[in-house]
Amino acid sequence: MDFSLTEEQKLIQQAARDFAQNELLPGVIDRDEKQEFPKQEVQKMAELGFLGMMVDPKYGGSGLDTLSYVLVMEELSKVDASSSVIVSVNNSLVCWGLENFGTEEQKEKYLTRLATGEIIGAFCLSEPEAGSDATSQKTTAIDKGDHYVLNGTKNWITNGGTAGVYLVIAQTDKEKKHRGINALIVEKGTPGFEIGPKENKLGIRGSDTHSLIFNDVKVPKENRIGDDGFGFKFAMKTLSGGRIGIAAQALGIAAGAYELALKYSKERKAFGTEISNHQAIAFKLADMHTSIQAARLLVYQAAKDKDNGSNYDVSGAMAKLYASKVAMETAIEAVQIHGGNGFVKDYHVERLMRDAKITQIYEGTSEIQKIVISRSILK
Ligand code: COS
Repeated sequence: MDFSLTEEQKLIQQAARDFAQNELLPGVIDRDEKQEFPKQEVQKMAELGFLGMMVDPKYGGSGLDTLSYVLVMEELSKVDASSSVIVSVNNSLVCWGLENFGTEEQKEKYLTRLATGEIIGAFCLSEPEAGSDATSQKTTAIDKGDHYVLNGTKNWITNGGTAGVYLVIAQTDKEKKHRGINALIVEKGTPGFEIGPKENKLGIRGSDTHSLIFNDVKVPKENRIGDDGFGFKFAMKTLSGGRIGIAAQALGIAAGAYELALKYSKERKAFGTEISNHQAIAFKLADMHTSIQAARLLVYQAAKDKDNGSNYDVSGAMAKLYASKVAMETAIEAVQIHGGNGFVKDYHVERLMRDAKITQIYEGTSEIQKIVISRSILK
């Protein structure tokens, strides 16, 4: 296993690091507090090519590999996980799904605009009663010949209010269970499509999370992705890659919290010396550093698997399971090392701790990742 980075990958990593420090950091506390979407920052990320990183340049993308994408996700997430989730959803769920399974017409019409960041996309699978149990779709897409009629509600949709294009998973034929599910491209503003209220969240508060309501929404047949009944497979395949993005986000949150804690421990004095000189703190730093490096290797492995054309369902699940656990544990310890200051917003670690939690939940909970991993061991 060789994870040494190419010169190009190092440059991309540095560009993301500079962008995060110079552009994301200054307003991150304020956006978190006000639940403000990073509109200008997203525009700048689009200019840097971060919104269509793996998309073929002929559709306006940067044509990069998954490892480069993971490096960018890590650097952005060290500072602002609300911004990085926008990047992750747009890249690995929406753009990747369309590029790999969309028709040429769909790619020309939607992918180019998504990859260049002219619009952003949303991926709509979860429902009030179908999160982990994703085959239990209550949203229906009834076949009316040349179009579908969409009815139902989707929940916790990232980019829910700001997206221009929504990939919506819905049941067409209940008898066929998961083989009767379709994925449809729905444009914002289509009659009958309403955006519900914004969620007031524990973490990633700068990201824009909504429920979506579909009331007799007419969607042309040419907006279906893949063959009739491909929708569930589409969602699973797309989420397998999405999980690598979220694993990288978790890695970034952990690394960001660790870097802050390390710096603080060398500055803050207690009992006559910097707290890093106390073994209680030094050992915490040792544990954090070790588990972050282990998480990084799992994330890189999953990215490499995807780039090499190997199966990444399990390596992605392992990366997400482990990196999200490390994110949570590291962020809690970073708050502890900061003591009273850790509980105060100005020091950033309390936000990273709140942001870490969602990485154990979205794009498949940790329990779902364990289902994927254990099935692969036991089959
Ligand atoms: N790639 C391609 N196809 C896949 C797949 C994958 N990674 N995982 C499952 N499938 C296919 C299976 O092959 C099966 O199709 P066939 O019957 O045609 O062979 C179909 O999907 C159903 O699979 P399975 O029987 O394993 O379904 P389960 O109901 O047991 O669920 C899990 C499987 C739990 C893995 C799935 O429901 C899941 O990932 N749930 C979580 C969804 C999620 O991430 N929600 C968060 C929403 S996004 S924020």
